[in-house]
Amino acid sequence: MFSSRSAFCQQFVKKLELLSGKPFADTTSREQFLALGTMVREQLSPDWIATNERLRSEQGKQVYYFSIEFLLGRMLRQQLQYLGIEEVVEKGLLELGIPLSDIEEIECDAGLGNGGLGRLAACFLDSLASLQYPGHGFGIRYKHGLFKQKIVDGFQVEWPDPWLINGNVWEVRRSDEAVEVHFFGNVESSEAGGKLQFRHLNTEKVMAVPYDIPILGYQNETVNTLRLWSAEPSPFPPHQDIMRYKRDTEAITEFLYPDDTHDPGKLLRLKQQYFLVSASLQTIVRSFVKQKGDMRSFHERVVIQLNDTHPVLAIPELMRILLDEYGFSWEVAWDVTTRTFAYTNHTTLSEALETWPIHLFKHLLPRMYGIVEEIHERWCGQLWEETPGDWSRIEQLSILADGEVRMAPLAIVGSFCVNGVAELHTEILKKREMRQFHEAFPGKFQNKTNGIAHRRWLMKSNPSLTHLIDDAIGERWRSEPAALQELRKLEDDPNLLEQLRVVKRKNKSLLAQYVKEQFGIALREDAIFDIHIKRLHAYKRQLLNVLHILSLANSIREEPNHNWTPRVFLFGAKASPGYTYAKTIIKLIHSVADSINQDPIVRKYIQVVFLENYRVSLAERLIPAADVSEQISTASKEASGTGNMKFMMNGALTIGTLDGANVEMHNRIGAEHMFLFGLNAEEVMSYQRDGGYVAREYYTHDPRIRHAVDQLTNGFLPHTGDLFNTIVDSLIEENDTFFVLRDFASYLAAQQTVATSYDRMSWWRSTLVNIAESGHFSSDRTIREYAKDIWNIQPVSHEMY
Ligand code: 26V
Repeated sequence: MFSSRSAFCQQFVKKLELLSGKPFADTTSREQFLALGTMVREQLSPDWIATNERLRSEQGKQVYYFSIEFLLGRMLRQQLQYLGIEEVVEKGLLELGIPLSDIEEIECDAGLGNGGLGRLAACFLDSLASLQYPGHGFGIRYKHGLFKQKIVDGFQVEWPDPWLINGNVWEVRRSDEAVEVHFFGNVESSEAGGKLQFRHLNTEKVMAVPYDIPILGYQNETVNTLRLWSAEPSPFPPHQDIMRYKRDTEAITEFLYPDDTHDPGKLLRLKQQYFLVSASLQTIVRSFVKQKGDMRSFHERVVIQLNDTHPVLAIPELMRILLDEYGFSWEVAWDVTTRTFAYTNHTTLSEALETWPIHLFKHLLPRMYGIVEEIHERWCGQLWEETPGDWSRIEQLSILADGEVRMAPLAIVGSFCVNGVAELHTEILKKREMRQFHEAFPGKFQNKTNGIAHRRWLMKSNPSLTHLIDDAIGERWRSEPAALQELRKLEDDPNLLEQLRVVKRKNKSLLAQYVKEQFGIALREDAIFDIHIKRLHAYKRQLLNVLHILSLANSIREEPNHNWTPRVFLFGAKASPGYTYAKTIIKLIHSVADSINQDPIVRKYIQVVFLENYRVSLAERLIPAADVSEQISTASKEASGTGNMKFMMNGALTIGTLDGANVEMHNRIGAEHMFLFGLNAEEVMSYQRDGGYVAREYYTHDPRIRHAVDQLTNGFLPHTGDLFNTIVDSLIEENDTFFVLRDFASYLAAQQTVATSYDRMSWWRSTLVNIAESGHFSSDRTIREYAKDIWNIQPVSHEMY
């Protein structure tokens, strides 16, 4: 480590001048970032080497997390903290006249994910390393991450995200470990010694080149690895049309797909999936065999967690390796394979369940198709023996159906464990969405409630609160987040509650300063900061929030002299480029914001702001400043949510439905410390089963609803014409699939309670209770549960070395 501030300064200036070829005084922030990043990498390298050595020599079981998304965000400050050099670096830089925060701003967010699923993968890597588990990630090095969002005239416009344009200091290209991945071609079978053998011929070969990113544990000398694959043309390209081959190859890792692109011709997405799993399995099998492992006991030393169905081709791919390369019998290969994989489900929404047209699948991956077909046939045979003649059961459980390959059934049949991501979600899987599977494999289903990396989402993003907690209960919670519960002893300490208030006020002020600088908008800092940030989806009900705002504005106009609690409503959300409804909601939020900002009476009390380009680094600024956390999905629809946990940990109070992990938050803190409203999951599901909900009746009978809904189309919102007709139609003509109007009155009442409770002593007590109970939602807890109940792996201890 740097022995002193001056030692750091000296080394930094030297490194900076060496790398930039300029005198210190002439260097730019970018050059400074690069120099500091390079120093950090050099600093962690010995631990990286040592961690890998340890894993090699111990030959214990390892877990590999396969995910098509890793939403890492920025890494500089986190690396400094984890290495324990933040203070020396920050102060040293300041002596040189450089604020660390300026350098931090240079780093691009690694936006290799859409939302919750990708961010969860990043939090899991953090916890794996911090708890010293032997666990590594495998993913794709997209040249462009999730699109950048610009707002033009209230509409979303997408721009590419060329995050690698200035290089990436954190990655190491490992050309020597490149592997080949094969597409297209044909499969030939031949018989030898009474055994069928398959050969995949005339394929198109693509090089998969790994880029390794070090994943640090928190001040524990552990450095795990995230391996991201990049597609490059093979040095021995096919003879025909080399230009086309090069283009097609590079296209594989060019872009991250924004979720829910309903493009039937999305061959590229399937290519990405196979590219990831084929390359990753080659690395794993290679290193296993190099360590003299016998492939028959592969599953004793390797466990692979499949993050959703996107990497599920790993199941037939491991079968292929064992059958075609190792000559295993089907039975032995299947035994090894199904003991290797575990699968996490992240949604019950049927639109999101992956299927591939057989003709496309077979063309791109002929050998995979042959294997999937055999898995399917054997599985159906087994079902037929269990319940002969029960065609409807077979139809429901089948892997191939209606000309498609169904990935979730393949995942369930081919793995030893299936988990949901919150208690309610897992129950819904077992009782409804996957009932038949649960009956076929009792014991295969487990719950693993999601969690968040408290080191990033509290220690890094909210330093003021972190120090306050340290002062109140010591630092043990940093490594044992459950110890945050010790705060509960201080529930009635008025001094601490006052300090919580001060900290929140300070964070709001910092956010206000940022919003002013970036967007030129002055936020009213004495108002309630009510924040709704997440992907834009109908089921997440940003529309419900907007209708409440319209209605509140109407009430203010009716009673302008009432003592209204001032509020700032902040939104951040990206809509998938092809999701018209979601894009219309973004425009609606802007139109409502304009109408309010132009109204001299209403704008005295409320402010509506849409912050463009929501992403990890913006979330880190918003969440510490939140008073109110909007978690208002239609009950039963949000598998877990993880933003809900981040807000809770930062002392925001939740206004929410009993959905996803909100249910478990409620179980821990009780109804008096959050603002619950709306139908519960049972009620929603029984309406869906039995009918009986008529949205129009709510529109007709509740004048507040009618007033607000009418304002979408009656000219109240300036210059919007019939833009919002589709939204009104979704509510009235299409009978409001997500129960917005059904929950409206209840939401309004909850919002009124928010306003009247704000800033009382009891508010800050609730804040304290939320923080105190949030330790359970650290991903450390989640990862320990996976390690014990699914992976059967132990932490690697350093003591022996
Ligand atoms: C995809 C699609 C595509 C079609 C349109 C509707 C739709 C809705 C959702 C999705 C995302 C599916 C996977 C996903 O990201 N799930 C999220 O996973 C998080 C981590 O487990 C969890 O907290 C969120 O509740 C869940 O939505």
